[in-house]
Amino acid sequence: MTSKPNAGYQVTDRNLALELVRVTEAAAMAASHWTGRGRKNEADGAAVEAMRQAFDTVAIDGTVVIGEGEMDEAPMLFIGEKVGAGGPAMDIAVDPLEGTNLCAKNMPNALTVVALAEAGNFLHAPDIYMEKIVVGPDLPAGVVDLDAAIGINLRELARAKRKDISELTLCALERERHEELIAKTREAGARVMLLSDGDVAAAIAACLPDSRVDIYAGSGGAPEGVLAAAAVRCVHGQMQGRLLFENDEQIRRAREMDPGQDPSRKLGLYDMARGDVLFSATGVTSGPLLRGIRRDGKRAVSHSIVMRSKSGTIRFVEGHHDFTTKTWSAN
Ligand code: VTB
Ligand code: MG
Ligand code: MG
Repeated sequence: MTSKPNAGYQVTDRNLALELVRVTEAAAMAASHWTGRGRKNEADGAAVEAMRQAFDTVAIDGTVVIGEGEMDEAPMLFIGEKVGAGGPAMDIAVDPLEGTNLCAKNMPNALTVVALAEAGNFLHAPDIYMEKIVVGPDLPAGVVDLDAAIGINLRELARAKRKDISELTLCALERERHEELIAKTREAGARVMLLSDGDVAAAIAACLPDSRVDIYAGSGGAPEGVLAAAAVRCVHGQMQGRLLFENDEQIRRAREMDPGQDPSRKLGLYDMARGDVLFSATGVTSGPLLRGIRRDGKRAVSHSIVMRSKSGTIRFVEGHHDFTTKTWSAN
C-alpha cells in the first residue's frame, strides 16, 4: 500500500504562520519608535519600510494586492509589487500601520496587519470606502444583512444570541456619516461603542467572545475591509461589504481591478477572501485585542494574533526581542 503523506497538502500548510508573525512584529517594532510622538507619517513610513524588508526572507512568490497605493504614489508595498524570497504564488494584503493616528496619539488599537492567500483569492479593491457589517461565529447564516434596516439586524441578532437587544453592543467609527446608524441603533435599544479609528480591530472584536462587541457596522476603508474579511474567515464569523463610490473614476478603477464584475454588488465574505487564508496582526499600542509593543532599552516585547482559516486555529504569540542581535528593528 502506498502511503500519501502529502495528500490534501496546501501551500499554506508550510510554516508560513510564524513567518507572517515576523513580518507584523517587525513593522510594529519600527512603528513603536514613533508611538505618542504626534508624527503619523513617520510612524507609517517606519512600519512600511520594516514590513517591506521583513518580506524579503519569506519563502513565497508574493504579489501585493491590497497595499500602500498605486505604484506611482507609494514607494513600497504598492499594489502589484512582488515580494518574498521565492516559493508558491500568493496574494498579499497589508496595512503596515492600521491606525496611524492611534499610534501618533498613543491611543488603543494601532496594529500592523498582513493577510495571505494563494494567488487570485483576495478581492482587488481600490482605496475607497466600503460599507461593512460583521458578526461572530456560531450564528445562523444570514442572521444580519447589509441591506436590512439596522433595527431588524439587531432584532435578529438578539434572537439568535438569545439576548435582549439592550444587551447588544454595536461598534462603529465615530463619523458624521454614521449619525443615522448610531441614532437608529440607540433607538432600537442597543449600546453603541464609538471608535476614532481602526475598524480591522473592530471587525475582529465583533467575532471574538468576551470582546463586548456583538456587531461591527458602518463604512471604512475598502483595503481594511479585505483585511477584515481575511480575519473574519479565520475566526469563522460572517461579513458582508459593498464598495462605496464617490465619482466615476473610482468606479472605473474598481472595474479595472476586478474585471467582469458589478463593482457595486454586495460582497460576501468569500468574494473578498477565498481559499485558505492566513492572517497576522501585531499590536503597536495596547487595546482589548492585543497589547502594544513594550520597549525596555535594548529589548522589546510584542503581542500578535495569527490565524488560519482552514484549521480555525487562533494563536496569540508573545515575542521577546533582543535588539543587540537584530538590525532591522533597532531604531
Ligand atoms: C478607515 C478605517 C481605518 O481609517 O479607513 C479610516 O477603515 C479612515 O476613515 O481603520 P475616514 O476617511 O472616515 O477618516 C482607519 O480608521 C485607520 O486606517
Ligand atoms: Mg496604512
Ligand atoms: Mg488603515
